Amino acid sequence: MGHIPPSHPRAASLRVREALVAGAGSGLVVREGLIAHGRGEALDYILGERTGRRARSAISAAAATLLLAERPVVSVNGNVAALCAREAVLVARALGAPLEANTFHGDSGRRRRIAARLESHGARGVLGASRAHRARLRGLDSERGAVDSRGIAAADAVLVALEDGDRAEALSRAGARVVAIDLNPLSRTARAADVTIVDNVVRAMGLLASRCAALRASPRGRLARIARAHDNAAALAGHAGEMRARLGRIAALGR
Ligand code: PTJ
Repeated sequence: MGHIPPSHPRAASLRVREALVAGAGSGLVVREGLIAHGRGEALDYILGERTGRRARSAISAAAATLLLAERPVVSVNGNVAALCAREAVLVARALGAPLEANTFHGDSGRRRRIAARLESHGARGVLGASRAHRARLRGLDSERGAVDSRGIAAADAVLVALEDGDRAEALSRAGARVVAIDLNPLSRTARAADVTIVDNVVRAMGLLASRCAALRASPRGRLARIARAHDNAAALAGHAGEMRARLGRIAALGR
């Protein structure tokens, strides 16, 4: 691994890349995950690489939605495991929810590596890695459709991050609430989810963990009001407008 000087103006972004490349080297991240991250970086750049007001509001709605669920599950793929395993474990802990390794590419070997990574950050009993409890998510033919009968198959709310769109749609059809973290406000996942956090998972997962912990003791009525106040379609339109405005300012003023 190359040395990244702390003085480098893009040091934080380069360190994230390095974590993904290391994840690819250890069989946690697939090569397609590196491509997906490049797309995310471009969108994050346009958003100003910060968690804005809209994303913070979506994080509150996401926390409320997950806390209101009876059987929430935190789904973890290769990129999430490499970038924010610790924070995903904290989200699951704050919710009292299981973590489930779930991947688009690869086999149960990779799911076991994801589970091991989560366990190295204190998770216990990560689902999705054993064939003994395999179930299928109806209407999803990809590997993502292979879910755990004790986890996603029975969940009434699922947190997904960096996804291909089919699963959010399949989960919605199955009656689960879907909370997504996706930098692309135009993606099918973003549009199919009940709450989409348009933010970099590297920033958003930790903020979501803190928000879940802060709201955990709130009365259900308050949580329901926070969840109901979120209009996902309007929030996504707002993000697209924000991107257009930022590009417009740069085009007009050069900054
Ligand atoms: O580990 P696996 O096998 O489950 O595979 C994971 C990938 C990411 C390869 C798979 O889910 C995939 O192909 O995803 P897509 O269809 O490329 O979609 C990924 C979405 O995440 C895109 O909309 C990206 O803009 C977005 N994205 C990329 N990096 C980030 C991100 N969103 C939040 N934070 C990021 N760091």
